[in-house]
Amino acid sequence: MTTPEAIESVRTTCPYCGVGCGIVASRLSNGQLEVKGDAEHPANFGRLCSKGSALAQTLSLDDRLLHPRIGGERVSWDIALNRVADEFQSAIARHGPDSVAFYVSGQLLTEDYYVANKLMKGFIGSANIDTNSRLCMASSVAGHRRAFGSDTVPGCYEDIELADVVVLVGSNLAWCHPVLYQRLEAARAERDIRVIVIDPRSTATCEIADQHLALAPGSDVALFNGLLQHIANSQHLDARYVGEHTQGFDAALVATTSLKRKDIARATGLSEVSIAEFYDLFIATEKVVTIYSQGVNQSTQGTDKVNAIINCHLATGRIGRPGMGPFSVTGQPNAMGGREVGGLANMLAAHMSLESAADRDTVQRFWQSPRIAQMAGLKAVDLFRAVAAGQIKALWIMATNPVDSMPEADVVRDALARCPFVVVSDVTDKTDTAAYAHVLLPALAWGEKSGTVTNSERRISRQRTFLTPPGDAKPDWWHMAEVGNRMGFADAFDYAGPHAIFDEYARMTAFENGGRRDLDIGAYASMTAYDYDALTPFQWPARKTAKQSQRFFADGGYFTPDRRARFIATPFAAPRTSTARYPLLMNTGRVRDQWHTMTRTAKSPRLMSHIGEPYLEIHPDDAALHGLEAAGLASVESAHGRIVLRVQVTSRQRRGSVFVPMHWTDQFANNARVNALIPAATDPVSGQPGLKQAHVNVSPFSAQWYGLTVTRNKPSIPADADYWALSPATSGWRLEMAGLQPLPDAAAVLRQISTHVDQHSGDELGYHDHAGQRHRVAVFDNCGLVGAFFSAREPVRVSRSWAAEQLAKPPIDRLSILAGRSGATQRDRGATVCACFEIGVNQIVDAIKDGCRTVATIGVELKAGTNCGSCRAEIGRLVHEHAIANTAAKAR
Ligand SMILES: Nc1nc2c(c(=O)[nH]1)N[C@H]1C(S)=C(S)[C@@H](COP(=O)(O)OP(=O)(O)OC[C@H]3O[C@@H](n4cnc5c(=O)[nH]c(N)nc54)[C@H](O)[C@@H]3O)O[C@H]1N2
Ligand SMILES: Nc1nc2c(c(=O)[nH]1)N[C@H]1C(S)=C(S)[C@@H](COP(=O)(O)OP(=O)(O)OC[C@H]3O[C@@H](n4cnc5c(=O)[nH]c(N)nc54)[C@H](O)[C@@H]3O)O[C@H]1N2
Ligand code: SF4
Ligand SMILES: [Mo]
Repeated sequence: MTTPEAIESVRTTCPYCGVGCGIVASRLSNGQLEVKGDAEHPANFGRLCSKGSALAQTLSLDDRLLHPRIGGERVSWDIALNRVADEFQSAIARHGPDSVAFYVSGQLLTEDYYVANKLMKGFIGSANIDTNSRLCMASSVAGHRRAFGSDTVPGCYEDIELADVVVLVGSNLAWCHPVLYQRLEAARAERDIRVIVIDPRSTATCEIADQHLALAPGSDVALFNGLLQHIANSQHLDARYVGEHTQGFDAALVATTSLKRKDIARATGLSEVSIAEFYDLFIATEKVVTIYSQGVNQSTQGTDKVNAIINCHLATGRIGRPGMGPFSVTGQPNAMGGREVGGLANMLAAHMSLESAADRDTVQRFWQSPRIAQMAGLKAVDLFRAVAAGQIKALWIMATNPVDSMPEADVVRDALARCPFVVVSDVTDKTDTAAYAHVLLPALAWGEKSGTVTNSERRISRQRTFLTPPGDAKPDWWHMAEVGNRMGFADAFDYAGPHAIFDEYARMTAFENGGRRDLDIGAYASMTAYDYDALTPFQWPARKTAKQSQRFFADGGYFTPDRRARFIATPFAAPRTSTARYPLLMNTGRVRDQWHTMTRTAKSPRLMSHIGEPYLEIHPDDAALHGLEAAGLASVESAHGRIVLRVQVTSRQRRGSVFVPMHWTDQFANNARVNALIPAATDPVSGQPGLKQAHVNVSPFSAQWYGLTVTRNKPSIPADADYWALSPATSGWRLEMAGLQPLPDAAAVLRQISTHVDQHSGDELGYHDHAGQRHRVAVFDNCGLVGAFFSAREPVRVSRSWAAEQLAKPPIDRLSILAGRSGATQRDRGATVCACFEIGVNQIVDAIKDGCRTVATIGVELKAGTNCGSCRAEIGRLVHEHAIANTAAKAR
């Protein structure tokens, strides 16, 4: 057999996180697509994480939206676009420009984003365009602007490798920026880099932590205020830098002094010793990088958290020099690009300011637009409140899924249901938001669309086309431009293609800039379409004339009127305490192999096999207190709603806190939308919601039966399931169920689940223990297992990965299926740890028992962790847990 060769390769950029890894997508001689890391891309140098590596599995056209639709009926583009333009125009005519709004996304390309912002702010004349970046980066943006006068990320990725201390605050880098984590891990293997993780829970990232500060949720400001005091009292205060390049140090320091060390210990729940250890290390080390993410941003004190961190870097003058600086890592692939083109309701394009009359004038003259928004528009939470209140008559949602990702998500859903006119541009109609669209517009997806994205280190890279556009799908910028044309602005929106938009944007960044603004990519203006196509990744600033450094602010030069940075006073405000009714604090976030609302990652069975069901992580003492059992189901309730989740009992949680992933929607579970529980409380400066904190109560979901099904064809949900969660498996599907009423008839339930089963019902095996309510039913055809159903009064104890595998491989030991476990000859892999080689937890634990003591030897033995490396942190944890357990057992 010859190995297939690449016939055609295209360089592009990963569509997931803000690391912005370069990818080479190739069509192979056997017709398949291959996705590999681009060895020449400066973000990843060839590396990819589990999500990036599985991209080829997510490109099928299943569930794709391929044609415009109005009221569910397929229509032509002309009809759809005319309808959108008419509805927006008539709302504006009757109720004014502020009666319409766009809600867009950091997953748009810069070109899409630029056109949307231009249409709303320059031509409709309202600033009612906000983005899911409000849920993501808004506190960092606001913190940067307060401190630096501009939304500038001062450093670059290399600094993480050059640092001697890396502090990770509210960042699960191992799972959320895996390639940066790998770069840190690799640098740390070369030389002594100390890593400190500041996160209330123990995450996979803690695997490389020299110190984990499991602080009380919401207490970061107290911790960093204490650090500022400590710096002020030490010889490491950089008086020269503070004197020459900053303002406001004394006031900021005064705001911290009410907190004594013991108050900080009380507020953070950390011991004075561990606080001192952290402070001493920070102070004594020149090269410190502080990386922060959603544990900082998604808080009602998020902007103060950001500034409390920046204050410490300003006070030590550790900013903009190699190996040091505060570093806000962006979440989405183009979170940074969106900020550049002014996607937020309180910004203008090209880092110009909506509050400044001079900037508004500059932008309006550059666009030659009939009008320009005069004041900030509605920020996401207020925007959906205005929709609920009936003030927004026409809303366009593009590349985001607010019915799942916004706080008080049920209120958002009801608001959309009442909104007179909703347009949704998406790549699929299988989302909880698309259900509320009057008009659905099909967008080109990754691999089909073309444009640019900017990553966390201000590096602009191309996303290029390597797939044929399917159906009638069109790029998002085209949706917007066509509506702009139809609203009477044809001249301003007559673009020949993405290169023309990029050119206009690049010229705008240089327009009347003269070094006043950080963002300038004038060197890339006036490229031909050919140059644009060949564009290699570059970092801004890229001014046409002046020489520039890769970093900002080593020698001051801030973008405030006096060019000095501002210290910001950040008095600590303790978060609201729990109540008797809602005694637990719920934290939310991400899992390694899912992307947000799962519209793309759930297409990959490999990614689904890591974690396939929505869950609640809870400390053993809290679980006992609330009557929850491991692997059982829990009702989780807040003042806003109630959901049902699988219970994971783990001491990685603090007492009093629980964790729930953000990913599950109504498409994959009947009742697991975590944002239905989260209050829409926002940071007063940034407007970003505190998505990491909701007060909840938990109680057992009193199921009378639990069920598990694996089926070859997509299952239907049986009427008797009061709980269900669905996930694709390699050769079929897996469905978890539970019911509040006793289970009627197991075989009938299996038939409800799969009509396919019905057609083969001749070949059915069953085992029924009616007294114990234990049932097992399996149906076969001559290709093997068609479907199996296992139920019991308690959570079904059948290996999920093993059961799903049985769909794939005849010949089958039919009796082992009824037994619900592998026969003596097969071994059960257990839950997947390494997605690339599909290596399960049991195999890794066996290897540890057989003597493997490092991640590297496990790699040699099983290959696990040797491809993308995303699972290395989890393998490391298993080695620690089990190697220690083995040694202890031997010692006894
Ligand atoms: N696998 C995967 N990767 C992703 C994404 C994805 O969906 N899946 N999404 C991307 C996007 S858009 C984003 S924004 C990033 C997010 O990347 P991260 O911010 O790293 O991810 P999260 O899991 O949201 O939250 C990070 C951590 O904040 C902690 N935290 C909660 N409260 C506090 C607190 O009060 N203080 C501190 N210090 N920490 C706290 C949580 O316990 C959690 O471990 O990930 C990006 N990468
Ligand atoms: N509780 C809780 N909630 C959170 C968070 C949290 O940590 N906790 N994190 C928040 C953060 S940081 C973020 S970034 C948000 C993310 O939340 P969302 O943006 O709502 O989540 P996605 O699933 O990424 O939604 C993207 C949508 O765009 C579609 N899409 C993909 N590609 C394209 C394209 O090229 N064009 C168009 N038009 N559509 C496309 C996808 O199918 C999908 O429906 O969630 C926020 N919500
Ligand atoms: S780290 Fe993973 S998800 Fe992020 S850009 Fe790189 S490959 Fe994509
Ligand atoms: Mo995000």
